[in-house]
Amino acid sequence: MELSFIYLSFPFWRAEVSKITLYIAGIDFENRVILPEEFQQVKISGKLNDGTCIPHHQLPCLLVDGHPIVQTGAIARFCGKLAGSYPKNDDLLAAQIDQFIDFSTDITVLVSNTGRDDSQQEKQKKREALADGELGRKLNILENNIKDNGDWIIRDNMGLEDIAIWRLMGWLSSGTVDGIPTNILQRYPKIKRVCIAVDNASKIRDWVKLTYPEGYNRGNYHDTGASK
Ligand SMILES: N[C@@H](CCC(=O)N[C@@H](CS)C(=O)NCC(=O)O)C(=O)O
Repeated sequence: MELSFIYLSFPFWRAEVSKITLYIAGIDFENRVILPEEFQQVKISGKLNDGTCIPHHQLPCLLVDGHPIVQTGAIARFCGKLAGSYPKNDDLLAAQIDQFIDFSTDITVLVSNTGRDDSQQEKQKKREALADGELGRKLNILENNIKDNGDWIIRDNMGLEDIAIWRLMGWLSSGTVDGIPTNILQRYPKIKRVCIAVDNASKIRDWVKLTYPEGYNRGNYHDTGASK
């Protein structure tokens, strides 16, 4: 089976959850990076420059023997099944994993949509309020849905859900999201525990070394000090 993964140049959770899952399982795939001009074209026409169809005009997109699949959750489940890290015969565990993929989407949409059409100053203000308000509430809910013991969110080993949360929280706490303080995770020990465990996993370290720019800011899971 030929797999070609199409995404932008930054390691956002929507793509990383699936790419890393394939990488850990030793499944080869083409890692195709789309530059901003081509992405604008995708949004308008639903096509890459070479004519490849991107069905929902959004990324990520995975080509499976030339057939495009979109939507983060659909791609993650497909890759998880190929990799043996998403159950094919355990509907309860599958739904439990899905909950975290969908919750990651909820948080992403909440943050991205806040202040999107406002001036920089207004956006900054709304995002700061978000961190203390609805985003804080969501993080608290996430915290309460993570197992009390062990490293991982629901299982005894690292899964799609842990990788998704690691990268989403890395983005949120990296200082690159306007108005979101880098100490956003300080009140959530279990979220930080999961992020540190994923960040320290040897296959994750290998992937980071292989694909992330030198010194890439993967987030702030250790520091509980003042916001930078
Ligand atoms: N529901 C989609 C959303 C994907 C999404 O919003 N991707 C962004 C890039 S990270 C995008 O393509 N935005 C352009 C657009 O929505 O027009 C998913 O879960 O994959």
